[in-house]
Amino acid sequence: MKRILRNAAALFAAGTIVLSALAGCTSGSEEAENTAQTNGSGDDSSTNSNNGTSGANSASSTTEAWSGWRDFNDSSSWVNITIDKSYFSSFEAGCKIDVHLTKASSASYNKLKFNYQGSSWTEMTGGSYTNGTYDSTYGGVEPSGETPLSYTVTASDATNLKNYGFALNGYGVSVSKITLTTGTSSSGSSSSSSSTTTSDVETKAEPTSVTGTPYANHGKLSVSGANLLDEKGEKYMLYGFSTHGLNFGDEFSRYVNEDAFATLVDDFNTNCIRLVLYPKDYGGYCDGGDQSALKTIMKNGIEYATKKGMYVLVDWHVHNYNPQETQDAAKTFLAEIAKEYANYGNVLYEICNEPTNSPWNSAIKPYAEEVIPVIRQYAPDAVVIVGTNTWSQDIEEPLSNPLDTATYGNVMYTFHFYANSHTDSYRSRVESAVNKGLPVFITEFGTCDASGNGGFNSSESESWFSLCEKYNISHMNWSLSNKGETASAIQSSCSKTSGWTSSDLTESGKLVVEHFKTLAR
Ligand code: IDC
Repeated sequence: MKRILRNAAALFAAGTIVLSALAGCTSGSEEAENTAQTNGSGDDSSTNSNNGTSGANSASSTTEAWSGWRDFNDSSSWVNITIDKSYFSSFEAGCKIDVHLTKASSASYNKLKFNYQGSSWTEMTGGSYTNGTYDSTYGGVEPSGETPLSYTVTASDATNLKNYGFALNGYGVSVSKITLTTGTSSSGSSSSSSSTTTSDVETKAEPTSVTGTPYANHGKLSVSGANLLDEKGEKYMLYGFSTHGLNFGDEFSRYVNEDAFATLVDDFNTNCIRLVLYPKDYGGYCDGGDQSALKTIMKNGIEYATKKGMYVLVDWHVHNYNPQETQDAAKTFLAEIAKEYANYGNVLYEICNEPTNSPWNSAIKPYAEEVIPVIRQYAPDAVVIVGTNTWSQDIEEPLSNPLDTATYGNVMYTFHFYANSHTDSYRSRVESAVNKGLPVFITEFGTCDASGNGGFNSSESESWFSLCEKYNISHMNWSLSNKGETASAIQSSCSKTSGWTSSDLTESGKLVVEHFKTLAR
C-alpha cells in the first residue's frame, strides 16, 4: 500500500514537472515559494544571482558524493540516501548520477528511485538509465545487476537537483557509492558554477607578513586550556567586526575591500575580521546562491585581511538549525578554503555559527567530528571554533563531553551575547565555563536586543567588555553594515565602504570602536 501511494505521488509530481516545463518555467513556482518561505522574516533586498548564466562545460569531472554501505534488503522498509544540493551546483542536462550497487538475490524485488528532494521527494523520470530498466507502471528502476546504475539527467532534473538536492530510495539493493559526473556535454547553457571538488584548487604559498601588523607581531595562534595563545605562548585576544551575511547581496559584501580592512586595522585598532556566509538563508551557499561568486567574496576577504596582517574568521553561518543539515556542503566548502589557504597562519575556521535544537552530544559534536578532519587534512594547526546549542548559548554542554583535544587540537567553543537580552546570568555561565577550563570565543556580540534591532544598551555592553578583558575572551561585533538596524555599526545614511569617521558610525558603532581602541592589538 505504502508503495502504491509513493508511486501515485511520484506520478502526480512527474506530471507537475511536465506542466511547468511546458509553461517555460521549470520548477519556477516551487523556487519562488521556497524563496518566500526562507525570506519570510527578513526584509533584505538580496541581489544574489543564481547559477543561471551560460557557460561551456567540456572538461568532465567526477565527484564522489556518498560512500558507505547502505543495505536496502530489509523487507520491512525502503532505505534512503540523500545528497545535499551543493553537490549539484554545476549540474546541467547530460550530467550523470552513478549508483554503485549489488542486487540482493533474496529480495522479492529490486528497485531504486532517483528523486530530487523538495518538500516531498519527486522521482525524476525524464532522463535515461544505463544498467537499469524504468518501471513505467509502478515507478522506480530495476537494476540489471551491472554496476554502476546510471541516470543521465534532463535540464529540469538539473535545475531541481540544484535547488533541492538528491534523494535515493530503494528496496532489495545494497549501495556502496554514489558519484556525480559533470561536464559531459560540450555546450552547457544553464550552469556556470565551479566544481565543489578540491582537486582543482591550488594551495597558495605562505604570504609575506607586513611588519607591525597584528599577525606579524603574534603569528600563528594555538589553544591551551581556556586560553588562546600567540606564537610566543602569551595569552592573546582577537577582536573586531563581523560582516553581515556576505550572501545577502552587494550592499553587504561591498565592505569586503582592501580600504575597509585598512580602516579596521589602522583607525579602529582591530586585529580580526569575521567573514559571514550563511548556508541556508537568503540565497546562501546551499540556498541557490552563486557558490562560485560567494567563494570569491570569501577568498577576497581572506586576501585583504592577510595583506593588512589581520586574523580572519571563516564563518559557516549555520543559523537556527541542526548543522548536520548542511554538513556535506560545509565539508566541501571548508575543505576548499583550507586547502587553498593551508599556508596562511592567520585563518581561523568557525564551522557552525548558531546551531539550534541541536544537542551537543547527538548533533553538534558528531558534526564537528566530521568537519574538523576535513580542515585538518590541509590546515593541521588552524584554530577551529565550534558553535554550541541554542544560538551558541549552551556553553556548558561541551564541558562534560568536549572534543578530544589530542585528535582535534586547537578547538574553541562559541558563545554569543546581545547585551540587552543577555545579562548577568549569561556572564556567570561564561565565567564559570572559562574557569572550568573551556576555551570560549565570542564570535558574535551585539550591543542591543538579540533580534539585532532595538534595545541599545551601553552599560550591559561595558560589563561584557570587562568580562572579555578579564579573561582574554575574543569577541567580534555584529555587524559591519549600514542596514537600518541597531546592531549595525555604520549609519544607514552613510554609503562609504571604507574610511569611516565617528560621524559615520551609529551609537553602537561608536561604543564598539571606542572599546576596541583601548585594547592591545
Ligand atoms: C540577523 C541580522 C538581520 C537578518 C537576520 C537574518 O542582523 O539583519 O535579517 O540575521 O536571520 C544572531 C545571528 C545573526 C543575526 C543576529 C541578530 O548569528 O545572523 O543577524 N543574531 O538577530 N544571533 C543572535 C543575534
